[in-house]
Amino acid sequence: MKSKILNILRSTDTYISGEEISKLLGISRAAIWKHINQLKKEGYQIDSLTKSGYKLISSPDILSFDEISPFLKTKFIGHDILYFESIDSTNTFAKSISQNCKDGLVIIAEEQTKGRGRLGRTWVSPKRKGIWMSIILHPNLPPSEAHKITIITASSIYTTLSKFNIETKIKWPNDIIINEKKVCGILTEMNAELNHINSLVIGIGINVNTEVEDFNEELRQIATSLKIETGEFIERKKLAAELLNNFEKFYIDYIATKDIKPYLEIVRKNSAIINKYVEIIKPNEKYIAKVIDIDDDGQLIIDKDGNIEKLISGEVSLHNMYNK
Ligand code: BT5
Repeated sequence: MKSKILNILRSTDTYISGEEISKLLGISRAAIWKHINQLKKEGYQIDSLTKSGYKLISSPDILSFDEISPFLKTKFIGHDILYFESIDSTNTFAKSISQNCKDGLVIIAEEQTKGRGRLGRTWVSPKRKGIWMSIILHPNLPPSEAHKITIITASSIYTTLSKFNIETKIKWPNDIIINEKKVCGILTEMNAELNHINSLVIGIGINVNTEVEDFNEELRQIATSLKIETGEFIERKKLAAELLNNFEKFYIDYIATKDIKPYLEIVRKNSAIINKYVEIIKPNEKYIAKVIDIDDDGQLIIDKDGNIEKLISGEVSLHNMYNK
């Protein structure tokens, strides 16, 4: 009902009386007043005049379904959004419900208290500064193809940011980079049988309006945000919706064709690491190698002292880029 009242307020630039809203929705004026108060608590600025009624003055910068949905053009992704003011981790929550929920359900939080990176690392997620979201999918794919969805996600983030005139680089397999600093990370997790993915959770963290002060000393060296790089405040709801639009387009296309090449092309063309030396960090060893290419299967081809090796995403981290 709250959403319906909001839609009515949005549909006009002038005041609309409580009586009119009550006629349109078939609820009492007292009930409308209660919902309007709730909206005000959420940060909506609504003017009320005794004779004229209500007028929406401004909407808060939040990532609720009501704020994102006006910009969504998707067929199914994000048609349901579970929105949290604060959560431990959207991926942790998404994983806990992923088997029994609708395909394309999106979990979004304003803040994560235990945001996760890969391999138990921490993802810093300050309140209302970024997009911290997880998309739950039920693709008909074998687990061996899951890493391709990370490639699709990275290329859709690159494409979305380009539309906002922000040039980024992609650091295989899961980082988006601006000026050699990380602005976004992807965490793909799945629940699978031997030959079949039951559910996939795509976690995306984008530092949007994060300030330098929001990062600790250590992170300041390696992390950045769209605001730090462009100097401009960016409307997170528009960015989140546009990302879901682009992601879904790429995802539907890939599931229909099973052709990853167009997305690999985006990752290759805009790679932060091809032809560069990187430190490769595996659970039991570290070494420096030159990145040659990403193969058609999405694996990284590296040259380690003249020996060509292939790396599968998930098992490695890449650090310290060297322009040797
Ligand atoms: C990632 O891991 O880059 C995956 C990050 C995924 C975050 C999203 S937010 C929504 C969803 N819910 C979650 O709980 N997670 C996902 P990895 O490649 O392991 O990188 C982690 C490393 O990045 C850390 O060890 C830090 O060095 C650095 N880092 C932490 N927070 C950062 C931030 N906000 N911006 C840039 N770098 C950060």
